[in-house]
Amino acid sequence: MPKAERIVTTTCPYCGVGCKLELHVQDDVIFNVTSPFASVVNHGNLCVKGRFGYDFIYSPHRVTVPMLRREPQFPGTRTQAFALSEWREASWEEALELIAERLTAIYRRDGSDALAAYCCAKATNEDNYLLQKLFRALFRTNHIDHCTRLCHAGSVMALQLAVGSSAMSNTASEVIENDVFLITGSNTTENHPIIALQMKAAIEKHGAKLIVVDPRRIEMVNYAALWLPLLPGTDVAVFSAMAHVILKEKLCNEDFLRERTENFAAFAASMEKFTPEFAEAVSSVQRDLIVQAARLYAGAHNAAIYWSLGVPESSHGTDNAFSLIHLALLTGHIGRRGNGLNPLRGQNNVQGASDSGAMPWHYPGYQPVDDEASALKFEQEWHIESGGLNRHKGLTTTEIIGAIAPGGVRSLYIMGENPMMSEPNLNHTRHKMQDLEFVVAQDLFINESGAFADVFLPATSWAEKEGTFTNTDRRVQLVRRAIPARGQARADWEIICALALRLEQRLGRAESAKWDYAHPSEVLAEMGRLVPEYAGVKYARLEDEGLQVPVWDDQHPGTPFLFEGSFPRGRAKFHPLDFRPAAETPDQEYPFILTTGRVLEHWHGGSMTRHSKLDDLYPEALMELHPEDATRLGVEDRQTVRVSSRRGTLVLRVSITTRTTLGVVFIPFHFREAAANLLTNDVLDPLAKIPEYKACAVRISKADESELARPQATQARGRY
Ligand SMILES: Nc1nc2c(c(=O)[nH]1)N[C@H]1C(S)=C(S)[C@@H](COP(=O)(O)OP(=O)(O)OC[C@H]3O[C@@H](n4cnc5c(=O)[nH]c(N)nc54)[C@H](O)[C@@H]3O)O[C@H]1N2
Ligand SMILES: Nc1nc2c(c(=O)[nH]1)N[C@H]1C(S)=C(S)[C@@H](COP(=O)(O)OP(=O)(O)OC[C@H]3O[C@@H](n4cnc5c(=O)[nH]c(N)nc54)[C@H](O)[C@@H]3O)O[C@H]1N2
Ligand code: SF4
Ligand SMILES: [Mo]
Repeated sequence: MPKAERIVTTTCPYCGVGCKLELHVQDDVIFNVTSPFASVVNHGNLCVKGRFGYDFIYSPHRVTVPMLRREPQFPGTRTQAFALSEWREASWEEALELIAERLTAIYRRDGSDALAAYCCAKATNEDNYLLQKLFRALFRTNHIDHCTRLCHAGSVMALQLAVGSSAMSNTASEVIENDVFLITGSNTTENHPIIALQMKAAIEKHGAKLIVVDPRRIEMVNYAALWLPLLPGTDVAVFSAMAHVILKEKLCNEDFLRERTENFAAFAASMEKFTPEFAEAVSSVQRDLIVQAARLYAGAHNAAIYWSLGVPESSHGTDNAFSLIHLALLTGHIGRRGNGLNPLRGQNNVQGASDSGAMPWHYPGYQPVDDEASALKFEQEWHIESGGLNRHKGLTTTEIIGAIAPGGVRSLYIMGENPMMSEPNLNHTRHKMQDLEFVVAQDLFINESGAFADVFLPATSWAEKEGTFTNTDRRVQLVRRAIPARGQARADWEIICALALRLEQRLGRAESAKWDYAHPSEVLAEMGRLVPEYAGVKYARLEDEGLQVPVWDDQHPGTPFLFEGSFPRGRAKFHPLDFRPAAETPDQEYPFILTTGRVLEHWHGGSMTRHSKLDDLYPEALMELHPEDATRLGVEDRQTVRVSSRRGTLVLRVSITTRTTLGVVFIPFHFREAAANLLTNDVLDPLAKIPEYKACAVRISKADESELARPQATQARGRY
């Protein structure tokens, strides 16, 4: 291996763990990635993506010049252009001018509600802060959201209502202080691999006991004292039955209930019906296991709960998360080191994009758009006339898609998202995307959604820019530029500012918000003036290990764990619950439950990992099928099947395995040639508006190998 000319320390662009990377650079090319042993987040460990997955930035499919569609596109007949011949290169000047002209025309004709933007949990805090500022300050729309809606929205909603803060309460590495911890709806080994390592150390070196609640026999089950294999969609029954046992056996923390909670009586009454017998009938988890899990968790001195998407991605995702929160409130396992509620956040910067206001109901720092004092504060900082900002809550991601229609949303600005892979019910999403009047995509690749765009703006990758990411345990860390921008690509924040200046001119806004930032540190400082939790987060303080928000002022050292002494809402609030099944349950016509998710080597719609050598490690979509179901269907391992739901069909090969439960199949959503979201249900949780990705009904039949779609056949080949 050559010796590096320089080694640049930065933060991993993949998952929310936020591992520290050292990029080894020679002749402006990254040729190796390592991590320092001293890093507080990952102690020198990296998973396969952090270690080897950086090469997507050199993919020949990457597009690094602004591009315009050759054929003009019209609502109703808009098409996807994957072939580069359908695009032509443009100057930045021409591309930005066209966007400014078209957006302004739509705004003048139809008003604020016709414009919507998707922010990007892969991009920095500063990028996201600026995109929401652009759409709020210049177009006065709150139709701004990002993938957090498709992700932990149910967890965020429940935590906000119950305790008043939605972030992870502990530092991930505090898991070694647990004597008991519960993992549910999180395939931690594959999706938060370095946290999984710390969890294994807690068990093997410190004697912690693990309870896993998951329909699949995920790898962490090998380390578990108890595994509760519930049917998808039945969390409320299982966790409320645990609460029932804790109440009946008087395992509650009475002092904590009295001093720090409210609404206990109504809640306790609603738990009467959740007997372990009822839960067993609904979830198929043996009642003894539920009783044992309740006793183990309640009896611990230090216990914490870690969860991910199996909980929120449901038409009752908020209730699912409430049912977990209740366990911590009943037992007082919260507000102390090694005790807490930990939604494991997914994207490298989904916590930060949410903190930065990339959401339709909140300004940065979760300050409600419909709160007069908050609106006035932002108007002042952004030099907007009093009353100028829109006081109405905007639409969420899936609602934005639904609102695309004449008289509704007419234009979509997509910074680094891929709804044509990640939204549920893709046939519906496709139909809606076709109906847009004007589409901008700002990305590294012309992905399945960018293929619908009129204008493609080439963004730099994380290795080519500066800024900050906030990881799952609220640590704000630096992203450092290691190599020059490829081609003509520009950092997202620079693109947004250049566009904002043009828009301001065209719109003739009398007062002018600041757009001439010299560096992301100035954007972070502005955000710190508006968001109390970030007041002390200054670029210069982030050099070594970053800072964990809240950081209340320049002297504040950051906050490793939350809720000591009090909750942001004062007392934590219990919420009475009823059991509701998934919107679709199996029947004669569609007899299987489909649940969808991820594998270690791939990332979401595949824009990054399928343009990396990681694709060689896991090149094809496979559906997990239980051996007994395979026998009934007469299917053998790696045989081709057709899977259909009420919304769509796909063809792929099966992997016969006891990882999945009888009657339940699992498909990863990374593969465009067998896109799992053709099948999923776009029904939403009424409060959080998150779709039900984790349970829908499907039928399976044998298919011929010739029906398999070719991978990557039509992906645009770029220039760099
Ligand atoms: N390799 C890789 N890592 C990633 C990502 C990636 O794409 N690839 N994405 C990142 C992102 S954005 C996120 S949000 C996280 C997601 O991290 P995870 O939530 O761990 O990801 P999923 O694969 O969706 O796994 C969900 C888990 O829920 C279980 N499950 C399914 N249905 C139910 C149910 O009804 N109840 C319960 N309790 N469990 C259920 C599944 O069996 C699975 O173990 O991962 C992050 N990390
Ligand atoms: N069936 C099913 N569907 C799901 C889920 C599920 O569990 N099951 N999970 C949901 C969840 S949790 C999530 S988070 C969503 C994810 O959904 P998306 O956010 O739509 O998916 P990604 O593929 O991560 O899209 C990120 C895009 O950003 C680009 N990108 C990377 N870095 C940068 C950058 O610095 N700047 C810019 N401008 N672009 C960049 C990448 O090339 C890629 O095209 O999917 C959701 N969809
Ligand atoms: S665990 Fe997450 S942050 Fe760490 S190297 Fe892997 S993908 Fe990157
Ligand atoms: Mo996510």
